[in-house]
This record gives sequence, structure tokens and C-alpha cells, in this order.
Amino acid sequence: MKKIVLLRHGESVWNRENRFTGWTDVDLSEKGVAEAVKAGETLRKEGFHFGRAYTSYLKRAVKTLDVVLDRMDRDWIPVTKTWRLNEKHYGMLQGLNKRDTAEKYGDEQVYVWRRSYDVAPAPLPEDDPRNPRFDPRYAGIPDAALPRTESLKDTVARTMPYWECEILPALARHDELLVVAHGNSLRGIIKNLKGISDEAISEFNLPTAVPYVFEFDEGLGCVKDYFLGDPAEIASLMEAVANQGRRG
Ligand code: DG2
Repeated sequence: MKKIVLLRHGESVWNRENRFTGWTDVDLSEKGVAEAVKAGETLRKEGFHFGRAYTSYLKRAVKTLDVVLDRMDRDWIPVTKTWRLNEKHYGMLQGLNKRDTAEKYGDEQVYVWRRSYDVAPAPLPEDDPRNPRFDPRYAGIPDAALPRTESLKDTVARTMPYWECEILPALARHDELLVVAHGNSLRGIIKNLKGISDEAISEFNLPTAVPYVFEFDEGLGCVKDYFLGDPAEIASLMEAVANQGRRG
């Protein structure tokens, strides 16, 4: 059976501080590194032998992938980095504390910004130094493709062509692939893989560094999916992610 494992990066410094991150390039926290170690060891014990891996341009994902491959003694496999796997761009929310934002605008508004399918937060102004057009790593990308904010729908519009044209076809050459990315860029991919509705995806939260395995048949149809880990612990981690945007 062909398999693709999706992995959200380990806890970042801004996850720890409960701040909207998006395209901000923050590092892993110590706990995040430990989570990545645990994910790598789990994948090794479960007998995975990835032939290729994919990640974003953001260091919390890149470093998680490095740690995972180190624990699996597979540092040598080809790795492709792409901006298309970057996190949803959170626009003007980037940097704000999620709970403070809920205190100011209310739980419902923050839920809409975090989990609605087609509502995007206010965009970064053109002259904002955080605007991706000023970041040299995105220099080769047409300006019109670079977001100043995104809804999940916008994120899906840039991730799925990459999934369909690059990642899925690589299953013809490799039995197992690893994709290390972000809470929302992965939620969009999972929505498409499982045929989850625009409404139902709002209730799906992805915990950090818990491997999520998808199995594919010969026609590359997705036939089975499951997390690696204790279901009760994973459910509680998912609930904790949901609560990050609620008043205390
Ligand atoms: C988080 C997701 O992204 O946040 O951008 O703040 O996965 O890169 O840590 P990640 C962010 P929520 O949508 O869960 O608030």
C-alpha cells in the first residue's frame, strides 16, 4: 500500500506564546524539538522508509523535518521545499495573541478568522515590511501569487495544484512520502483528501507533530487514514488547539 504521512511541525515559539503566526518565520520551541524527536522515533518504530519529503519555506517545518529524518537515519533522502506548503497567511493578525484578540473582538469573530473556509483577516498593507514581496525568499514568485492575507480557501488554491502535480505523482516512484507543513496548509489538503465539507472542516484541528498516515490504492485514491498515537491523547491535543482562540 502506498502511503503519505502528513505532519504539522513541532510547537513553535509563537505557538507557545499563542500568537497568530502565518508566514512569520519563527523557530521551534524546546518542546517543539522534543515533539519532532518523538514523531521521528514513532515513524522509525512503525517501520516507515520515506523515499522523498516535502516541506514549506518556514523554519519551524524545515527544522521539524530535519529532526524527524535524523531520528529515522534518513537524512539523505531528497527534500523539496516549496512556498506552496507555507501556512495560511494570517494578514494583519500575524503577531497578535489569539486569546487577547478574542477578548477584544469576541470568540465568534476569532473563530471566523481561524476556522471559516472563505473569510480572510484584513490584509497587510503594501508598504508593511512583513509583506512577502519584500522577502528575498519569494523573489522568484510572481507578485500576484504572493498573499497579503488568506482564507483557508485561498490557501487550498495554492497548495492543491502542488499536491496534485508534484506530491501525488511521486507515489509512482516511491512507496512512502512525508509532508511536513502547518496546521492550516495541511487542513486544506486533508479537507480535499477526505472530501470534508466547507462547514465541517471548521471543526477539525491538527495537533503539532502527530503523524497522520494516508493510504492510497493503485489508482492513487485515498482508502484509509489514521493518526499514530493514543487516540484519547490526540483528541485532547486537538481540543487544546481549538481552545487557543477562546477567551480564558
Ligand atoms: C498557526 C495555526 O500555524 O494557527 O499560523 O498561528 O501550524 O504554522 O503553527 P502553524 C498560526 P491556528 O489557525 O490554529 O490559530
